[in-house]
Amino acid sequence: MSHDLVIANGTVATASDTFRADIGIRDGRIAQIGGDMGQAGRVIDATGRYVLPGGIDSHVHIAQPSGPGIEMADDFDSATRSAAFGGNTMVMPFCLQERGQSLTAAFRDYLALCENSAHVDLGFHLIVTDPTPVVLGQELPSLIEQGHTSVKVFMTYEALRMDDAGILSTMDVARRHGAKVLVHCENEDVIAFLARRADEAGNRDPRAHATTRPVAAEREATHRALTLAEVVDVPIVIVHVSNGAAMEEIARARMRGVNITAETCPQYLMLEAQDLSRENWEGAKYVCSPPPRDRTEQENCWRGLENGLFDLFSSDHCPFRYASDRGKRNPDGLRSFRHIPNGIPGVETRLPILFSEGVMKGRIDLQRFVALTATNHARAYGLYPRKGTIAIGSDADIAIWNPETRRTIRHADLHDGADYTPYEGMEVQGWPETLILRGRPVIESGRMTAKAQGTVIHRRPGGAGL
Ligand code: DUC
Ligand code: ZN
Ligand code: ZN
Repeated sequence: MSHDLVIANGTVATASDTFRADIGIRDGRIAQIGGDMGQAGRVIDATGRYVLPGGIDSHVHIAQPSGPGIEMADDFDSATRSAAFGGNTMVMPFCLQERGQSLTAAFRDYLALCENSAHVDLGFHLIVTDPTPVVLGQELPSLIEQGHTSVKVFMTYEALRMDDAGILSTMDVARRHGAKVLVHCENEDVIAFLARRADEAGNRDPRAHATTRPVAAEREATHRALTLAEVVDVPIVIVHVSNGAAMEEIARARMRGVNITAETCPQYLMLEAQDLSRENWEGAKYVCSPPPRDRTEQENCWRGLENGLFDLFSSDHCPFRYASDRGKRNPDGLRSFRHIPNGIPGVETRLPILFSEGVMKGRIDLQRFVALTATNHARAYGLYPRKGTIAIGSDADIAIWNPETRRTIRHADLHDGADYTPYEGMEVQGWPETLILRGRPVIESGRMTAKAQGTVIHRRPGGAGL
């Protein structure tokens, strides 16, 4: 037998080319592109379909501790099932070190949660909140050496944030051991000041979440994070960028030679701050940080996707149930926006939204779509060329898309553990129909066809940039 599986008659796209070719798969890897395929164990006919690298969503939160009384809506089973139905073959969640906790212990516990339950491959980012000598001197270097080569730090949230000194020392360890540093850029003191003022004025509904986290707070923190990375000389990822002022900081720092990967997310293209004003506390469904902005900022983010300022388009999937006293409508959250958990679901809708709004509406081409949703994630995080492309020798991680499928997004049809989608009722064209993970079909004809077979991928040092 020449191939275990052949995908025939499809239109293949990579980050650089679109072409007609059959794909031959053997032992979980791509063995042949084009030409006579010989004998095949199975043939999938992809006539009229796009054959794309499986999506890599390098920014998702799964089963992450979220404070007393609050619970994320997904475990690894539901989050990765949802990811798979949305055309992804890999996701990268965050392992959170809570203050006072050992990073190694946090990682061991987190790893146990995904055992035998992931439907797509996984890579872990490490969140450092407590940069003790043991964490920075032993635990972080050891985890990086083991192939977990990206670290996230927060400039906001009282329980998570580090001051500049903590960020600098964490960046220094990352630089010495070949890891990248992801930064959540919002100025906590600005937010705390504005939130206190809003509270005193009696502005406590979800809308105040957006007004107390203004563009200026994100812009200043973005500038500071880039400056710290410049001083340390470490590659930095600016995650979930929401506006043009922060984008300008990124462009300026790039001119100075800072090694930056820049990311935006669907919520900054499709949602607005005024969604947080929806009646009956429904605005809580849209509370995420940074908050969605306005039409002008949506256009700025689109421009950044089109012109290359952004490298990554990720979901920042961070699901909480709405109708739950452990979610958006927890007792404290119903009294004040300050206690509404931050985050929205989106791992299943990320790719169809960008395909429909970006590719089908002519804002980006198919190659750019592939770059923004798969290839650049693999390059940024030390996975390329094993992941993120269709090339001989790469893992056969493939999504077959039907560009003619028209769907109305309904939470009832999605597979995550939340009880709503912020995109309810949105019409999209194009949906991934078939998903293949390391050569094995995982989703066919709208059904999951394989047992959980996702594995944790150990990565090369990610310092080289895209
Ligand atoms: N930051 C994230 O990256 N995700 C969800 C919430 C947040 O603040
Ligand atoms: Zn963040
Ligand atoms: Zn996030």
